[in-house]
Order: sequence, then structure tokens, then C-alpha cells
Amino acid sequence: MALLPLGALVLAGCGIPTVGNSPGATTVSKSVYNLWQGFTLGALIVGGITIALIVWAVFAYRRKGDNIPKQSQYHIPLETTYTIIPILIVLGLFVATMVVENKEEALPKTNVTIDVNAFQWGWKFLYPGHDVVVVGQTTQEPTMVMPINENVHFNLTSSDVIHGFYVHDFNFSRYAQPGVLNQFTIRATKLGTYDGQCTQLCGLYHSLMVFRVKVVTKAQYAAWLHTNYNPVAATAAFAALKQQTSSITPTKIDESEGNN
Ligand SMILES: [Cu+2]
Repeated sequence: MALLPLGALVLAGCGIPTVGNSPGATTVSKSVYNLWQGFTLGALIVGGITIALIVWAVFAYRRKGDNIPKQSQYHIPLETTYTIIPILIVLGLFVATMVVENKEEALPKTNVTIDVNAFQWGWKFLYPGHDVVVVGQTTQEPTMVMPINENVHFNLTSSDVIHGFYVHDFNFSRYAQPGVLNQFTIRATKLGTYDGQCTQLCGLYHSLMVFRVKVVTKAQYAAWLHTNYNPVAATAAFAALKQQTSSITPTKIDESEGNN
């Protein structure tokens, strides 16, 4: 029984129901999806066995007379079993979660970096080293462009209050907090345009704080950077961001190479 959640995780590759989620468009979104499947199926199996045992006990041991049935308290082997099994299940869930979280938190070295800055009520996407900046707010939602099959390092900050950077198809959400630099790496594996939005109620036009993420090929990405080259706007945007974030001490980047 302890292996149930892990077994479900392993089986997740072959025709397991989606249980309300999808594999998404990144390496990590797929791991999160498989974890979700494992947790849900584990819960269904444990719940199913528990309900079956309750129903069986209700019918098999219903009152059959006035004699008190055989009592079996202090049954050490039984008590040990029903203590150890839940501990093993929790350990299995814990380890599976840790494996996926470590994957999500990994910061492999990469050449592609995007600075994301949230503000009331919009988003700024800056491309360091390329003099490109994309800004959009409320009714003019911005589109962040990123290359496929490439580890993209994100530096997420906020100019004012707490916002949430959330992309549904990435199965990923992270706070954008004033005074904090949140770093993460995303490796997109599917071309397409995905919806993103702020997930922290941040003021009057929170609901309009939406954006798009467009995953393109490497050639398209290079061409896009070239077309959007704007040193004047980018220099001003980088200077403004630097002023806001100068007091933040960034966390160390993992020096190891490797895929996210
Ligand atoms: Cu917001």
C-alpha cells in the first residue's frame, strides 16, 4: 500500500486519467502533472479500500444476539501495521513531492534571461543584453516571447505590491514581491501562445493584469529580438528596474550545467 502513490506515478505514463490537469508545455509542468495524478490516484485507492472495509464490517459484524463478541484490543501486530502503513504512504508522497520541487527550483546556468517586473496593473518583460523591453497593462496586455527547448532564467520582481506570475499551461505560479528577487528556470517544450495572469488580488484592475507567453523556435526568437531592438526604451526600463532592485541580494545560481 505504501507503494501505491509511487506506483501511480510510474503508471502515469500509460493512460491514467488526467484528473482535471494537463501535462502543460514545459518540462516541469509535466512533472507537476504526474505528481498530481499520483496524489489523486493514491487518494482514490486508499479511500476506496477504506470505504470497502467500512461497508464490509457493517454487514459482516452486525449484531447477531446479546452475547458480547470476542474482544481484540492490544493486538500489537495489527496496531503496528496500521501505524506503519500510513507512515510509509506519507513518506512516499513526501519523497515524490521533493523530487518534483527540486526539479522546479533548479537554477541551471543558461544564456537566456528574462527580467519580469510586475506593477499595478501590468507587466514589464526585459531582455538583458538585447536592449529589448515589452510593457503592457490593463487593456493592452503584453506578450512575453521565449525560445523553445532552452532553459530560460527568470528574475521576477514587483514595483509596488505583491503580484502573482501564473501561466496555466506551465503549471507554475510564483509571487512577485516588492524587495524580493524570485528566480526560476523554465524550459518550454511546446510551441504556442499561452495565457498568463496575476494570481494575487493586487488592487482595482487586478483582473486586467493578464499577459501572453509565446514560445517560438530559436530562429524566430533571434529575429524577434532583432525586430524589437530599442536601446532608448530598454536603457530607461533597465535603469528604472535597477533602481528598484539595487538593495536586493540575489540568491546564488547553481553553477552546474544541465537540463531543468
Ligand atoms: Cu497583480
